[in-house]
Amino acid sequence: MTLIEKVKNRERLTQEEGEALYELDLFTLGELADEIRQEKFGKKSYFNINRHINPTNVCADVCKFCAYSATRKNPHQYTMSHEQILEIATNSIEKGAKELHIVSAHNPNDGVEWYMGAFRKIREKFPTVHIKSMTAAEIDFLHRHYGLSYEEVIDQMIASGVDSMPGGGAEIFDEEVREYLCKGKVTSEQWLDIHELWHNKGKMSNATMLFGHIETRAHRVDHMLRLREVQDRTGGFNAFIPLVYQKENNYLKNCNYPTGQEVLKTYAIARILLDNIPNIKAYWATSTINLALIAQEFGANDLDGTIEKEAIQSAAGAASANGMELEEFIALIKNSGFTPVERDSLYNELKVYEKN
Ligand code: V47
Repeated sequence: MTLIEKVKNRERLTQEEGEALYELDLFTLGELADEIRQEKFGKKSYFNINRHINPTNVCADVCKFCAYSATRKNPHQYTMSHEQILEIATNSIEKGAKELHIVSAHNPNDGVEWYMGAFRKIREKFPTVHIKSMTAAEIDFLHRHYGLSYEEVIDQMIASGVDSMPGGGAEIFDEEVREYLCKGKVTSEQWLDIHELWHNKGKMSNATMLFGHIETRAHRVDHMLRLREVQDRTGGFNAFIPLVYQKENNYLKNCNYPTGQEVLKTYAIARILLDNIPNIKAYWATSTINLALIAQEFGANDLDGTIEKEAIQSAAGAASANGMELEEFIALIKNSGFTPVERDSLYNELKVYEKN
């Protein structure tokens, strides 16, 4: 049976077959991925009204690709107080945000309580807003720095009001590349274990992959297959998010920056290989909105959200610092031939924007 026939029969692919998908021409690959996408979601494209909050850029770890944390290249340190975080949350929720996506650097100065207290303050004031926070990298940092077990950190997160975990910190699972990119940070095995532990508490999370730097296609396929294996056991990943590497203001140079074609192939391959992760998210902050809209025809069914403010990718050159207006977002999706669907953080449909 040929590779194309295997995909059409919805058979599981191996590492070698995943790598071989990259050798197909873009349109054949796109058609294969689009068929699966349409089978599951038709022409619906999901988004949510969310607010990204990045409460501190003070970081005990050093990742070569990061332009966000305070370093010699970015000497402007900041750490928000709980009151500042609550004020931002309040403003955004009053304007319609239903999800707060809170990601911090690994701040060694203010204790576990600085993290957890912020969640409790938000939860007390807003009982229903969805708090998506604490990457596995942050959980591992609290474990290393304060001697708590992963389970203790997770239990504190749940008690403080965190609903789901974002997919950050995964980078690339291949140990050799990871060692070069972000030595000392959460290992691949630990990242996967932390998500599994979280899923076993009945909670959902996302998974990212940072690509377009020094990794190979084989590393990307390996990354996806490690996620597929955990997902077989837990079913706890909502979405897979390939993050396109942004190259400004950081220490990672001499990269294989991907072409648009390579980015689209990666979305399509994610759709084909990850037969057990329902949503493939084209995070427009890293892919650009134009490519994210095209990615809808290459397997992606989710475009993240309106974001409002964003500090991590925009520090490295992305045009996402001020998010996107809701009306514009909806119009762009409609004009690209898809049906915008506002979802909640767990992918329940809230509003379908039919054609006018
Ligand atoms: O883990 C850091 C990445 C991630 C750069 O779960 C960079 O719904 C590109 O995880 N170029 C944090 N990326 C953001 C993240 C995320 C984003 C959107 C949605 C979700 C979700 C999660 O940002 C980090 C890291 O991989 N990152 N520097 C850079 N130069």
